[in-house]
Amino acid sequence: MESMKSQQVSSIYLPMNKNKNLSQIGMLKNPIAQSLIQSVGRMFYLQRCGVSLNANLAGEFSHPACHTAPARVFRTDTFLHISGGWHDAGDYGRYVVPACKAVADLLLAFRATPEAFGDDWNIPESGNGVADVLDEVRFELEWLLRMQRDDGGVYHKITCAYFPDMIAPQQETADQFVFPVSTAATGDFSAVMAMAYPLYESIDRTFAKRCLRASVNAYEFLMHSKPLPFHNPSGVVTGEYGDENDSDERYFAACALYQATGQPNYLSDASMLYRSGRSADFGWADVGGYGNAVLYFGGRVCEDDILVGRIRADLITTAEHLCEKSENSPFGISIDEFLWGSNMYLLNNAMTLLMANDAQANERYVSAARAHLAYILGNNPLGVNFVTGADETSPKHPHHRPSAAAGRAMPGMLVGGPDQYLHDLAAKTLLAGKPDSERYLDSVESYSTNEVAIYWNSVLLYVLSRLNKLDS
Ligand code: G3I
Ligand code: 9MR
Ligand code: ZN
Repeated sequence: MESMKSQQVSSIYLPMNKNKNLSQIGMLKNPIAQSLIQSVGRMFYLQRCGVSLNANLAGEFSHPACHTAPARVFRTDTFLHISGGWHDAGDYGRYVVPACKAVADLLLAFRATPEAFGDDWNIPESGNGVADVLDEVRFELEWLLRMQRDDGGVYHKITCAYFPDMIAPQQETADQFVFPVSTAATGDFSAVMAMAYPLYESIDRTFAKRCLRASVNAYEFLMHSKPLPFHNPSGVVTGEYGDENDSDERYFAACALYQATGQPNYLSDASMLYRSGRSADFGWADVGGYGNAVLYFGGRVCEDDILVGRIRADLITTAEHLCEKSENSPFGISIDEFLWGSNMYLLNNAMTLLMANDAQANERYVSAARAHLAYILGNNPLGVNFVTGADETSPKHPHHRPSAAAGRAMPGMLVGGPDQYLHDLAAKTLLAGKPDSERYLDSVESYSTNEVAIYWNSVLLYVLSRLNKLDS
């Protein structure tokens, strides 16, 4: 059930010889490509927190409900029940900022290519008549709603103070804390709740309206709040996801609320924030690109022609630049710095290329995006397919607690990939002499190169589903 006819996956996507034209393959109709999409999508189900995963669906990754104890609001005597959501990564933290990147990727993917997403992912909601990607995202949205305070502010994260050993989810029983509201979390939250509204309206109107109200409430909080960046308090070492600049999160929220409601105040806020210098990225910290995408590709025609023109021009300029890099790279990629999570940065660029192709069809952009995906699936200096379970070259020892506890890599997970800065001891010890692009280790010790994350899988799913359609 977990396997994806692995042996053949790479032969489908990879240019085994460089001239093989992936566009001729017809991926949408190809059951192997479909099973890769399903496997990468099921990772979200297998990361679910606060509920039990049954053996018939989750196999060796089944577990009883985890992280169900009430969590203390940090340095207070208040306890909250905040269950649900996906475990972020190889750890069991639940962090709003990266969660929103994951949700945004998945909703954009569904909006762009609904036909790539079936109701047959083999998750508890399969067969209910709703695309499983939307069922899965709803699971996360319901957790996010629990992370909002009555005044609209959104808590930054809920985690323990420390990372646990390589134990199964239900075995992490140390105290959990709810950490202070940040404006990055609140802006991202407002944005993805507004993105959700039109997509869930026809599925469950009451839920969709709840999302919209929560979005507006978060936006009101932002309007009255100075920037509240998050920093780990002393004694807390779980993921920080810190961000000193919240103007791009405010921009993303304004764009999404304009799309959801058509109200002119959100558009004028968006125009103003755009001019005051946004970044057009798709990272967990830099979300300006999502604001642009929502405004440009949303169902509502944006009434600010100047803003739309600028977004479009920026997208095309960026795509041309990425193509030049890709065409000059032996592996067809557009990054020249390998940061922690390099595979995400690379796929974010592929997403930009695919959006540029939507704005102005250009086979050059699609070819470059395809080369990026081929790199991820094995056409890289190490010859590694960076998705677990995909083929015999896939990582076997990801830094992922459920996998380590089960003694087998959970399938369908994208690992971080090379990190030139050698951020963990294993990498420092074993990779120092290697070129930047080879600073990757298939070892459970190497959390900076071989961990996984929901917001890396989500952008992979975006790229897979978009190319799947373009290539069929
Ligand atoms: O932005 C700077 C850049 O200006 C500088 O040139 C470069 C080189 O020094 O560093 C860049 O900052 C990096 C930052 O990510 C933004 O890309 C840091 O070096 C790098 O350490 C940092 O890595 C993050 C890592 O957490 C450590 O904080 C990853 O992006 C992030 O994905 C990762 O997330 C972790 C969570 O904390 C915990 N859960 C698992 C998850 C995945 O590993
Ligand atoms: O396991 C942790 C991983 O999920 C995080 O992404 C990473 C960076 O914050 O940290 C890992 O935990 C390591 C800790 O930072 C240092 N001691 C070893 C831990 C790995 O077991
Ligand atoms: Zn859990």
